[in-house]
Amino acid sequence: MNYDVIGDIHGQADKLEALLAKMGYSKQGGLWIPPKGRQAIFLGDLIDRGPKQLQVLETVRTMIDAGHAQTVMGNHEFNAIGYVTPNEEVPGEFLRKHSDKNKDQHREFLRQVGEGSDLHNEWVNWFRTLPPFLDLGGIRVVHAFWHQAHVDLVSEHYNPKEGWNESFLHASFEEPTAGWMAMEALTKGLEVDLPEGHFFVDQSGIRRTRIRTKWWLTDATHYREIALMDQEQLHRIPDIPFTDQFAPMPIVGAPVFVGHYWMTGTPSIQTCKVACLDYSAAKDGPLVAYRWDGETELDDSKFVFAGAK
Ligand SMILES: [Mn+2]
Repeated sequence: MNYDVIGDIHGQADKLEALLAKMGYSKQGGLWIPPKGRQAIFLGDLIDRGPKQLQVLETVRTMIDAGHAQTVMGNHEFNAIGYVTPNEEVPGEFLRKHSDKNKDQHREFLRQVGEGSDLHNEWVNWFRTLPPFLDLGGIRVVHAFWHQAHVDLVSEHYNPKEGWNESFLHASFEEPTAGWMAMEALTKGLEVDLPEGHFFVDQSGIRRTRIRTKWWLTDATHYREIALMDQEQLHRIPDIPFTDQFAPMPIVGAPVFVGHYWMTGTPSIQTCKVACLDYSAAKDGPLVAYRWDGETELDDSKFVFAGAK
């Protein structure tokens, strides 16, 4: 089987349809059918932010049910589960707090689905079935960070036939359990603290002392090399060697695909074993796919994209 791996959609149904059409998928009734011998693989973050989230969910689920697609869970689907699941230790609270920030991030989904409706419940129950990663043999797929030890831990509590061990899934919202660390890594990536006294200011004007990292640069030595952020902010990151917080294992074997990182510019691979397919489709960027045909080393010529403003 060859795969078309597709980045974070965030409710942009028009971009999804444009991309599928561009790749030769045909729409029959409500179902998108891939060209022979191919399957669509979604990287998660189907929801939040965009205008047509239910249409995206319907499209993807219909494809999955017909055997034409698979998806992993993104941090937004993970968060959606925590948002509605009561915290049994704190009456009246939920596993994901209903703080202003969390509400804000989830607002469009709640509005479109109808907060507390049967439909809301139905979709969150579907999110609960989504795998945290996929090892498809020739490729591996996860929302943000393939870290073998975390993958191994999570795979003890999820299997494709029976789904999740619900109590593990619930515990993974509780910092700092091993389950929490593993799900943070898989769905949000590898973050490190800057040295004492250093910070940068993010897009929302918030002062931050932790950075997202380019975990695929396993030979990197300096903070500025591994910082994953807007170019204009990079001067704020100290150009000094980092401590042992950053020590990802090199990816060997099957290539790994991730989304999550709000890339900009022309889609290109991170290394010959790692490609990020999130190019900010949630805002003005294109929805990006990588058309994988069995290669063990990834190639810039395999990207396809649609829908950029
Ligand atoms: Mn994400």
